[in-house]
Amino acid sequence: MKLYTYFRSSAAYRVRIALNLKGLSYEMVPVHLTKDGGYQRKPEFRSVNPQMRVPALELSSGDVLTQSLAIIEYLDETQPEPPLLPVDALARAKVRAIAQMVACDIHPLNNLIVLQYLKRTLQHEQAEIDTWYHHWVIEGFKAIEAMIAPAPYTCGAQVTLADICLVPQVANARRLKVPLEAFPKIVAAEQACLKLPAFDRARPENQPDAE
Ligand SMILES: N[C@@H](CCC(=O)N[C@@H](CS)C(=O)NCC(=O)O)C(=O)O
Repeated sequence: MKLYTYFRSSAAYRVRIALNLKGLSYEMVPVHLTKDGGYQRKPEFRSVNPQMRVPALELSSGDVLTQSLAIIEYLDETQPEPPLLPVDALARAKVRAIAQMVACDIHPLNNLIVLQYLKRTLQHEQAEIDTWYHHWVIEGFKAIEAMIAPAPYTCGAQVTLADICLVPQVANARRLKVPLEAFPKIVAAEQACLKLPAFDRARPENQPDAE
């Protein structure tokens, strides 16, 4: 399999974690999102993913999967061990809720393309853009902090899709200097996950394209 990835992409980080947890081997194809106007916009990558975003996972069949949550659910369905979602329907809904709070509510507002639009098209100052970024992460984290009781992972004793989404979002928040003192439960879950080799190997700083 080939994973189109960028070391700083938190959506690609999610898929790297899932692939590592499943013990699957994959070739990484780095797509630099900022150099030369962004390699995600070049025709070579547009033909892989017309949405011009990473991650994209090319299977050995040649099929290309996009959207991190769809990719991770595909991996979980085709390679069931270890499961990334609980068996119990109620627990599964709770895991999906945390995952979607990150992937559907926090991340889209802070994505590179959104921040670039605020800067280049709407001509906001960098300080305003930083305020925007911090605001939406803090709003999202406040809600997640109130909903979790790490033991030691976000939703209990097993690593789940919730951890796979939360850890990369925390990494992003750290990089953009969001204060995390108000989120001890989120940080505890993150720290528990980062002790696992599957998470550690997926960290941005441990990628071959890291700068
Ligand atoms: N919902 C998508 C988000 C993918 C996404 O937006 N990826 C970002 C990097 S984290 C990207 O490729 N951005 C390209 C750009 O901003 O031009 C997913 O979960 O895969």
